[in-house]
Amino acid sequence: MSKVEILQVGPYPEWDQVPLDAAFTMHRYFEAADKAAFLAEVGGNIRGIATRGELGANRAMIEALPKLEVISVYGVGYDAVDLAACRERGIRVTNTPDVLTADVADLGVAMMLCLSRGMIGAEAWVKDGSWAAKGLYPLKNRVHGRRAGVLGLGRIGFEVAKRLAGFDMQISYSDVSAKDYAPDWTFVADAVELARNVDFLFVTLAASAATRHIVGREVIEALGPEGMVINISRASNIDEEALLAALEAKTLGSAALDVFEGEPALNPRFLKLDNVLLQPHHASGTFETRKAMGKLVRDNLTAHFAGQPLLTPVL
Ligand code: 8YV
Repeated sequence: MSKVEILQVGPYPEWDQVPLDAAFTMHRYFEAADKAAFLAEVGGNIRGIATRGELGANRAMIEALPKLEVISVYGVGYDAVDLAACRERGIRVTNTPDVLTADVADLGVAMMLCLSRGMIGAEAWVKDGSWAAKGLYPLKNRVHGRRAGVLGLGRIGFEVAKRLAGFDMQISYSDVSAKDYAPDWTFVADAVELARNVDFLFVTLAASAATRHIVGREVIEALGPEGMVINISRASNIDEEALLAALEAKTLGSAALDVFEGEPALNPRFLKLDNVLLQPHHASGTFETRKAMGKLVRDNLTAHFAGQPLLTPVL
């Protein structure tokens, strides 16, 4: 009996690729030189898509697959999947929530600490001989006891806030409504008001058309020259032009970023800044989490084609 044919949009580690190849016929879209020709050649038999959060599946890809039944996303963010196109045809969509929440929150807090205390520069100070030649490393900024805001108190935002509480920080958050699971933290409905009253602003909300550029010029100005923005969500949640202008003019203190428009080809203006910490979309990048994500991708596909309930459905 022939195996179910799957369109694989991006690469997976070997520990995922081997079982996927054993269970399905995997067509590696990302390796095709002529992607349109590739879809025309294999698209007629494809019943599932295995993709990555940042790659998704756009309408053109979905419409090139007349037998498509399910899209399995390796990641919690499914904003790059055209959900409207999926709804029109009853195509199921799954993602990989929960298994990555703690690692993403860990890295967000680590980014805040690393940038606020100048750890990247401090290591250079040791390695380039400055410590011996110039003496003490310049003083940096305290984190504990200061004010933190979390924009989006979903799973990841909640775990970030939990960690910040361990630093005795004053925690407030903005979301569509106050959360009964966050009685100890202050709800602020308006993102500008939130930014005006914190030192560190974490952007943790799920990206969608409704959240695009929610961190715009007004929020950035409100955060101000002593403020730091930390983005572990999607680049689309921040107006990157406004962010760059504020960082260059020093009207925003600093930014710790794990995601970028056009990644991995980020705007070269970021590379000239001395008030940023840049990470390669790596917040979920641990062995344990990525193995759990990959297993969920496989298990959702297997469940669907066995007629079983999906483990982590989005649609
Ligand atoms: C993943 C992410 O690493 O979960 C998401 O949505 O963006 C990251 O955690 C990425 O999707 C893997 O390619």
